[in-house]
Amino acid sequence: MKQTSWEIESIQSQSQWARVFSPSNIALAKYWGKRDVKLNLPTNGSLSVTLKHYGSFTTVEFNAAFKSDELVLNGKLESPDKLLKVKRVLDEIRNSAGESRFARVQSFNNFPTAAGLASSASGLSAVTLAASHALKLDLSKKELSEIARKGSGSACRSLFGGFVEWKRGSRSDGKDSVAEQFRPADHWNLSALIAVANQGQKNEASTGGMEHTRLTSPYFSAWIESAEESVALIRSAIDVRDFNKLAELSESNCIRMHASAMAAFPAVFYWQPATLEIMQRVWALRKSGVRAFFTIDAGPNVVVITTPEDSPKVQAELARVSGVQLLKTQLGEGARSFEASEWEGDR
Ligand code: 2P0
Repeated sequence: MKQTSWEIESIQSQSQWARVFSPSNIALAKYWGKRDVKLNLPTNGSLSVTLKHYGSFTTVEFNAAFKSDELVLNGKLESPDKLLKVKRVLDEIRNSAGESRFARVQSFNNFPTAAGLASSASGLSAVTLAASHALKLDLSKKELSEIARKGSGSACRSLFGGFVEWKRGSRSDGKDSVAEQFRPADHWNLSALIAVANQGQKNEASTGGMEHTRLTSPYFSAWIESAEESVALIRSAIDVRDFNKLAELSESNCIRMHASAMAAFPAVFYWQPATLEIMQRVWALRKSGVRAFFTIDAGPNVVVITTPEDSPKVQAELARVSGVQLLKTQLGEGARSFEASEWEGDR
């Protein structure tokens, strides 16, 4: 049957959509362990920096014509089992808006899959913001952060730019476990080099890796015991822009997190030979007076934080590591409405 123009109009009017960009973030004090798995409540607070150029461009559309929620990631329709985290966010937003329509989420990450950047952080924060904009909800950043956290813990930090703290909180409903910016990006002009040690190895994902560590690692309690103090010290080093102190504290936090994972049974071990080679080169650089330190998430890749002045020296040194690809960026703003003109240029 031929559709009239009136019918087409009526379908379009059942659609509400919004498009956003949300950046990846890199933790300098890590989130590793949940006190509540369902709500993604962490066993400890964490601190991160928000990356300027890398993240997720995400459109969320609610439409009465949709028969189920759908996720199209980098152009590929994902199977329903990949939708779990996205659905948690969509359900929260739908509940807040009294909405019953299904949604289609289309998301594109502008970093290589192998970069090991937390795509769940940028992706789930982007879904949170886009879905709330699509339904014209007037939520505070704190409320958005709480919803994003339920999708994926680290996503609660990507709503904010610059230097961000996600508090552990103590409430069982998680209302006090949200992120906030404690210093803007221009507080300290730092550069980040992402060293992709892409050796084609598939590792245990973060969600499973951290829970397995909590359940089986005899070092997990030691990790938790020192984690909150580590957050406070790293925050102070950032406040006063003490690079060497931040370097030593962040590296220590990272190595402690990995040590707790390595001691799980069976081991959760993310490093590859290139990971260790980069760590050693960064230590040698620092010994020679270059400002640089590393941090490593749940994979073999290394993020090196440096200054714009010292970045060329660090790049030259890391380029000597065989098989490593380098991505360069700075610190930037948190999730926001997408405007194409912003993405020209200054990498
Ligand atoms: C972090 N990571 O603080 C730590 C360091 C990985 C290593 O947050 O289960 O993907 O979805 O809450 O957020 C990655 O964990 O885990 C992560 P879920 P998520 O960045």
